[in-house]
Amino acid sequence: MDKSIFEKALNKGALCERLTREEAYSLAESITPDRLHRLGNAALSNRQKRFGREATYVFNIQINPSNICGSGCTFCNYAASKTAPHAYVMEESEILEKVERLRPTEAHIVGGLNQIWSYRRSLGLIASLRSNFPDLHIKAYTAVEIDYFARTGKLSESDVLDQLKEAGMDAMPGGGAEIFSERLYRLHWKGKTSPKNWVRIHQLAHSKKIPTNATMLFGFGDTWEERIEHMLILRQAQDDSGGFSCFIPLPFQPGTGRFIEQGPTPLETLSVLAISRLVLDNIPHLKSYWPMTGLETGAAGLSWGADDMDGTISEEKIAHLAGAATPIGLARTKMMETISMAGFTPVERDGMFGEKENIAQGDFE
Ligand code: V47
Ligand code: SF4
Repeated sequence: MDKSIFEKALNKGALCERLTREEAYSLAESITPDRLHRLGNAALSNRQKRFGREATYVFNIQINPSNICGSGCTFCNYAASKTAPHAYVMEESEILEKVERLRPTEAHIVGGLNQIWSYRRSLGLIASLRSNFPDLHIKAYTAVEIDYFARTGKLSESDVLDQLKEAGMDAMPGGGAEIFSERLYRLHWKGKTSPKNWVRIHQLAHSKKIPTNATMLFGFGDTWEERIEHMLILRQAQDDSGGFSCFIPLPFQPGTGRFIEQGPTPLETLSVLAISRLVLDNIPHLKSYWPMTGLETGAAGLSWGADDMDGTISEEKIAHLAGAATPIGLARTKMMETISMAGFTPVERDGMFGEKENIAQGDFE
């Protein structure tokens, strides 16, 4: 590889300038220890230009109404068949009670694809959360769920998005993207939304002024080329529709008895964060998702390009059913301490990455 392309990519990336396709690819070619440090330094300069020494988090909870799902994604340990011992279904009253008790700023709602939590019921949940908690930021349902709601509810995706927005949904999370590779799609998640449809549904949401996030699952047999391609597809989609708020790389959690025994190493996770920061010049935020990266690697990620740590979560299920060793939730005080220990200033934010005003007292246990 031409050494000067890598140098140019680092220099431009550190200044938050757009990289060419060739420059983007050069970042991931032969990551030697020396290159790794230089990559980290460029990503740190980039994030400091954007956010200084601040790092944000939100006082949030995750709500997963049910894990019953027949999609059969090979990497998922969260899904259960109806009769599996770990299958569960939450009731609306339980969900409302949890929000009432914890009073989070944000509720992140996703679940399995099933007819117990049908489209109508899922829509009703948003409406009752909105009427009971007018200030709650509701980040709900992935593109995979929107696709499923439309097919099973016999509506267009456009109508589903309009109805959810009307009921009170504020934003969509970034799950279900996996990695934009037809090769891996056919191997691992062909029972649900394809990469092309995932992008299309997000762009449809953007056209309705619904902001969304984007994820990338990595470390389950994907190549660096596939990762860079994923980022470039997202960068183009963002140029076209402009509604992505945040990018979240998700390191694979291998669970037990799976096709790959080990997830990505901490250094690999940090390089993915750094390269994402340099390539995705047009997506404002980069999240270090601590339940999957590990808490310390997640905090170190703030020096490798990330500016946000997601949130307190309260009870994370998807990573933990796949064997994640992190706590299932964090107290607000622990989150602030973690960010400070990593050398950054913790800033509590609202659901849309703005600084939170009037922070209520209280904390998770
Ligand atoms: O869509 C499933 C992934 C996603 C595993 O938008 C796995 O703010 C790793 O999307 N190892 C759900 N990943 C999580 C998600 C998310 C998380 C935090 C914040 C946001 C946001 C979104 O988790 C799924 C799937 O891609 N996943 N199994 C696994 N074994
Ligand atoms: Fe179902 Fe989502 Fe798990 Fe796939 S990743 S099996 S769609 S819960």
